[in-house]
Amino acid sequence: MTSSFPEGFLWGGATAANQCEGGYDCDGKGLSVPDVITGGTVTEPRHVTDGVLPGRNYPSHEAVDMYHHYKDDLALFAEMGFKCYRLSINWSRLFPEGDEAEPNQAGVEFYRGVFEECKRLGIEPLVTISHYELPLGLAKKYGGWSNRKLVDFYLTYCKTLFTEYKGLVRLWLTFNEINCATMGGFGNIMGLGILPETEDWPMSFGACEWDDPQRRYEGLHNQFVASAKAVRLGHSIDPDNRIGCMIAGNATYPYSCNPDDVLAAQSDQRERNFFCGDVQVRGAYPAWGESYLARQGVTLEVSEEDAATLKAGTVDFYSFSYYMSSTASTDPKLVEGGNLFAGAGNPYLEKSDWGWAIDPKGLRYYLEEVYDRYQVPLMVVENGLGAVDEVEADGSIHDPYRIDYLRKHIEQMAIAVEHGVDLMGYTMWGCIDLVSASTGEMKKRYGFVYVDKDNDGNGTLARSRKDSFDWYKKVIATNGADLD
Ligand code: BGP
Repeated sequence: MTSSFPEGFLWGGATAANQCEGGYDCDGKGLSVPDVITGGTVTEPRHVTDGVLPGRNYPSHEAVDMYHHYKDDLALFAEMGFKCYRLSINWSRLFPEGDEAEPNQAGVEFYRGVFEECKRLGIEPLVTISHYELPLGLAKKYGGWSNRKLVDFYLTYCKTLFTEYKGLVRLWLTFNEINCATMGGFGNIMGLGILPETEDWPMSFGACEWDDPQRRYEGLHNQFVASAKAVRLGHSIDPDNRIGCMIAGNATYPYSCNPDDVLAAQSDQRERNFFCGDVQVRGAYPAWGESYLARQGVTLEVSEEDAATLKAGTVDFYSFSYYMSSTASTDPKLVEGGNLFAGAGNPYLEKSDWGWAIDPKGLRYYLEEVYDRYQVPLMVVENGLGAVDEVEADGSIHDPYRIDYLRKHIEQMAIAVEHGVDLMGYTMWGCIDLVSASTGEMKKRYGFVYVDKDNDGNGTLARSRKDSFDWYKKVIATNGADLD
């Protein structure tokens, strides 16, 4: 058995602070936007509320309490042989309101403990600086990323990270799924911290009535500028830092060979290229950007100074999440939902219990398309199957569906590598069960490690190994050669 993956390939798993840490008010932490978002289900949306309201269920408050279990959890990741662990920092643990000049030292020390433990275990951390986690103070007082002042607050936060964790962290991502700002509901709230002026609002993924596209795209522009400045800052503080962008990736196929469907698919892919690749890898808005924005009623004045900033702050690598593919059609009757992407159904593909089309070959397609276009190292930083797991009477958890999903995706990744794609690593999403971002559920499980907790918050929080745990351990030990 020979491996297609290069030596030093970064095998591992990924999480985000608001979905796993809990400890939402511990040791001086302030509230963040997810702390005021309730749990939902696949049919009942999550709600964003004006502060923490009594009697409501906010899953981020305890999540799976990694705040107090991180040493045990990292030990389990090390047992699987993780080379890399992608995690995010909860900004409001370091800057409780977001606009302080100095950080909360207890928050700084918490993450230092996490990174020192990673180092002891030989696991390289990959840190997402902002993963759907704006301090609520910045949303309330400043209107989130629509306010240019956020760039400076973000840089103060980044400077703290790059300085405090120099020597412990080398790999960084500036923003999680920066392209989610294209979506009215979720994009405003989770992506940009632009909140509705109501006490209680059901969070949609698509259009929402109070959405202002002009404000939303100005917010996204501020994130691009912040990201570019952070890249330069990170390099100046430690030349060893490698700083990447992160996008919600997705392969889009035309629903048919009708030229209208082909153009719809092209437009979808162009929109995706716009965000990570064109602005963050090439350092400039694409030629067609202006007409794209104009169609949404948006005019962006990019100053010469900002254009120079984008050019000077291009990223070192391109990373993305990949869960599914979608199909583009101009026929509105065919459109159905799915993660961040709506599209027409694909009769050739099966779907997960949450309606996401399972398409391993789409991962190869996406890797090869993106690499052809940008020629920078790529990394798959999220991929996985959200499924319902059953615990047997003896405590074992058999999850062949998860093994099957991951195996098929890794097989396709291997082919992409054989075809010349420069792939740095693979961090499977939700390596330990955690709260779902879209629905706020625990029931939608991704992990190799099971956590005893249900949607209503009941459970002991005890951890146990699923069958996929041993399978992934073998995958890593053979550098992806043995996938059986
Ligand atoms: C991505 C997010 C993650 C994660 C994942 C799975 O969009 O970056 O935070 O949650 O999707 O989605 P979900 O949790 O909704 O199943």
